[in-house]
Amino acid sequence: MQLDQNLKNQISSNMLRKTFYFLALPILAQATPEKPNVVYLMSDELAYFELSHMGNPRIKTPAIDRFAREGIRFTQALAGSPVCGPLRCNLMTGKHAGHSSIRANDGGTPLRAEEETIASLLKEKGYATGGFGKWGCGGRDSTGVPEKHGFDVFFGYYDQVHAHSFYPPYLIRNSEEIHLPGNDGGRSGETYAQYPIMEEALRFIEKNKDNPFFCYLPFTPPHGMYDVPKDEPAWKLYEGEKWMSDPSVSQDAKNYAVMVSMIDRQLGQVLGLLKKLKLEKNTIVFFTGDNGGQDRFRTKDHPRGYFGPNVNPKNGVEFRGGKGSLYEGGLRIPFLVRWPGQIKAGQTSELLFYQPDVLPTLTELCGARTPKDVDGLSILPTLLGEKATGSKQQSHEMLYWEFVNQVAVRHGSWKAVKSGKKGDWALYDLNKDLSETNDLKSTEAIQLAKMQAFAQKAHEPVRPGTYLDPERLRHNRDRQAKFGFSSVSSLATQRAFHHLKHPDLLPVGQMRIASASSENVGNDKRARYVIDGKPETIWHSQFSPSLAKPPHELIIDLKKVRKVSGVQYLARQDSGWNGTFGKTEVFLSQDKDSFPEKPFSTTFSKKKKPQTFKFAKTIDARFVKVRILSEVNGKEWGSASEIGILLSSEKRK
Ligand SMILES: [Ca+2]
Ligand SMILES: [Ca+2]
Repeated sequence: MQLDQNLKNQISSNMLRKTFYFLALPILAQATPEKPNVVYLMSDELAYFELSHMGNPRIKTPAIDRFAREGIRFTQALAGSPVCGPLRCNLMTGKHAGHSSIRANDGGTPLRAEEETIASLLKEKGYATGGFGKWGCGGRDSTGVPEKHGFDVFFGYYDQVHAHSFYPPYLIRNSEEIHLPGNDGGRSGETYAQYPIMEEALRFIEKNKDNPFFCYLPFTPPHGMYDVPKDEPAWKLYEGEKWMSDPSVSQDAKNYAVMVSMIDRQLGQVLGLLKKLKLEKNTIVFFTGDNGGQDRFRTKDHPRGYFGPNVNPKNGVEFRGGKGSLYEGGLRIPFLVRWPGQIKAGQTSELLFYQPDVLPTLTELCGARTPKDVDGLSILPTLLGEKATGSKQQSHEMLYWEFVNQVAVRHGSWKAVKSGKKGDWALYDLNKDLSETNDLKSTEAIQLAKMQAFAQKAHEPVRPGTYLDPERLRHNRDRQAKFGFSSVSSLATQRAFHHLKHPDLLPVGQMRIASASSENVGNDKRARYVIDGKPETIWHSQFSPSLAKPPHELIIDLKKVRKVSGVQYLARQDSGWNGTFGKTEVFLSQDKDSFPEKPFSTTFSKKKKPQTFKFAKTIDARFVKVRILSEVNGKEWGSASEIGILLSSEKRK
């Protein structure tokens, strides 16, 4: 099957596949449909060993188990990144983490305007395209919204923080708010968001039964908060289970199991609808997790989490790490594909691949264009068989990951990991050491060097998209919606925020930022935002592409010498606490290059309200250096909504 390379390039891979198909198998009963429907269900956080057919002793997944028997199960399917936002970008764009536009997991970092996605490429071939669930590739009024990246409709959550609540006051459809009756954010309400999301997904399939469609289902459950209605039918599976009535098992853990079983039930609903509409043979269905498992609900008896997401229940072998790490625990995901008549039932494949490979697989399958700059490789020959596709399964020379200050490379069974804490590289042979405990870097230096060289080439500086509304009013409102509003009728975001408040505050506009030790440009958390008078804008020390470590410093120029008596600090006003100042020093000077050795010191608390720090005495100064030594939760970041300068009250009079 040798074809001239030029000719190969000229013929689309789909045509090529069909040519070989007819040459090789002229009398196969079922031809591969020209434009099959694609359903891609990705359950947020659902881990490799949290399924019954993988031996999990507690969680029940009858529909997923049957699905696995009827299709192909992959043992080495890996996430493109170990957390939600970045991996959704890897999946949608076919780019690995060294080339992708979203590498921070802040919830709202957007795709760039010109980026192509699975949806936009299938759209070119006449597919109806719908997404239902959690987008995570750009908040409202950014360049990353799904309706500008090929989706006819996207219904659910755009920002990941919004998605933390299953009872938000509203969901988003194509950037517009859809009110959910009886909800005010948090952990209870009248409308459980996953239900309308599911209903709209089913309606989309039904409405498009006569056209080819791509139905993307990035479902939020079982991601926290761990809430599920009391009358969810999946509870029935656990009637009579001892651990369910054991008061020492947390309610969240019980809810988690039911949330997984709810997703199982909903997979069953999707398959039932496809059967009813006679679309089974014309529809390929994927069922996957998103990132590796997190060791949730840990107890003394269950040190790797109550459900053991990263422990093989059959032999006790563990994946090291979990969600957020580049060890196998952060990357291994369930990955099942079913297509009656096209994918042979009951297969298990050890093919090594990751989420960037999904785009070229689907474009090849659907006869769509594959952009030249994707990092992924089609896995279609493995799914349908090399005979049916007429092409050999290609494999990656190496696979690449990066996340915050970790880097990893895979080369066959070799795995090189540069871990965050020490920053050293380690080398493991996963064939012999699946748990990544035996570092071979000293005996396999040449192998490691090859992989390090690959890593160096694979990394490009990140270029995220932008927000068209620099104030991000609607985006911030969505993040706030996790907690709800007393009224959803107006843009109420601002009222939920605290402001700096003190009679001695130097007015905004009479100072500027002289310098900052770092700022996180990728998600627009600039230093200048600490003196803009707007509580919704935040400065954050740099965490992507690399982590800036404390102490963090901001120097504020008061434009002339003034009598300074203190500072006021306003912590970030969104849902998080990341970077909230703990131990803090303030230095005062008339010369920005020379500060006194002795600062005024204080420790701020974990409060959303403004906090005032009055100095022991008033100082004549033009430059105020704020030095952040620690964060309230002991992490390495610094962040602030606002920093105010207090002048002497005598001076003011
Ligand atoms: Ca996730
Ligand atoms: Ca601000």
